[in-house]
Amino acid sequence: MQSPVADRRPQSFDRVLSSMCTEPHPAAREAAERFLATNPGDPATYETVAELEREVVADLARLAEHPAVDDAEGAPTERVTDDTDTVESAYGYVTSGGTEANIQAVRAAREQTDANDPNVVVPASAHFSFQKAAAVLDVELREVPTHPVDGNPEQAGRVDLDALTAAVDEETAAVVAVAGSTEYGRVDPVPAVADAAQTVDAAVHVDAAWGGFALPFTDHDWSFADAPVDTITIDPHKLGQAAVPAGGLLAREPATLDSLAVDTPYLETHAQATLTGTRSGAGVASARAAFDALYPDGYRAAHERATELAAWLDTELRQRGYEVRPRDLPIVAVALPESLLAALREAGWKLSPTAAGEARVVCMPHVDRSALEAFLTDLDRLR
Ligand code: 0PR
Repeated sequence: MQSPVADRRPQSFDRVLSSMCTEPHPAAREAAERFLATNPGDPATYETVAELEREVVADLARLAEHPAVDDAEGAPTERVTDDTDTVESAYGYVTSGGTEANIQAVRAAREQTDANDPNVVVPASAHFSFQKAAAVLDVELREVPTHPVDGNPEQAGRVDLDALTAAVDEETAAVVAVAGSTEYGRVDPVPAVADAAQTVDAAVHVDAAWGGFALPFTDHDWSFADAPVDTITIDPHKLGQAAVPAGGLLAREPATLDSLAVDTPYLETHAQATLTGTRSGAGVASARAAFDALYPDGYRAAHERATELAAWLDTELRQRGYEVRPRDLPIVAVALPESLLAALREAGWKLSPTAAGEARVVCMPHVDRSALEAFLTDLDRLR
């Protein structure tokens, strides 16, 4: 017989190395609990959480430097220039996670395209949620290769732009760029991907589900404010340190959300653009609380700490003769023999491999130097 739920505890985060989720910030945990019995899917009844959701959308847009546009020319209504500026209007909602946000982005593109037989072009590094999107929405998924991870470190793991350009056509509804790939933490060249999309009038979607909360603190040479990005996935329940479930979908134009909306005749509000109906108010409140506590200094500090930790681990692994893959954001992917990876898992390390078999250490806030020292001690013992 199983012991009663009250006697059971979740796993500790001590040995969790490959997860993209983490311990929520204390303020986020508290807010989640306080808003547990709310449903932002019914904003007329649950008004406070609906208001919090609008604030989260503005927070995310500010973080992503992704101001909304209102005029026909597509010019941003407001440019986010420094930490004190606010985004006046932003469109989007708090999803159940990156999967829902990606599905909805593909759905919006399909709703808005003139194509008869729409396709979506994604890099091979794209998260498997795009396969779900393609299956559910009956669109063709065109996967284009990324540069080999053991090749030129400048391009390794990023989308092959020539292949991408060759793959888009008049039937392309959307082109996807990944900003923080699940396996290697790589960031695709967003403006060049957007250029390729524009040649065929396709929508541009950026999947920054994991990377979105780190990108503002890196010196990438583009901004969402410059690149004509239509939609972004950016998840508070990953690097945002909010409680699950709190994903984010942002849109540049209200028409994108309108294309997702269905009539809701018996609710006081008359349309709903979300994929789910009843939703977690806990995730919404938690995302707002985490942002309040951490933006921008806490997120910056978390990113700098994770970056230093990744660099340290990288050096330690190379000194032991292992190959470490290039990264933009702090995920250390290291080629370990399969038997060693299995032995480390056996020793309790929660490590998941890439498709090519490298071990991935995702430097989330709960991963610290002492955990990684213990990991290396086990690695030295087992190799
Ligand atoms: N886009 C990217 C770039 C992602 O990395 C992920 C999830 C998603 C979309 C989908 O997000 P949701 O899982 O919120 O729907 N990446 C991780 C993965 O699939 C998710 C994860 C999180 C896995 C925590 C394990 C874990 O412990 O590997």
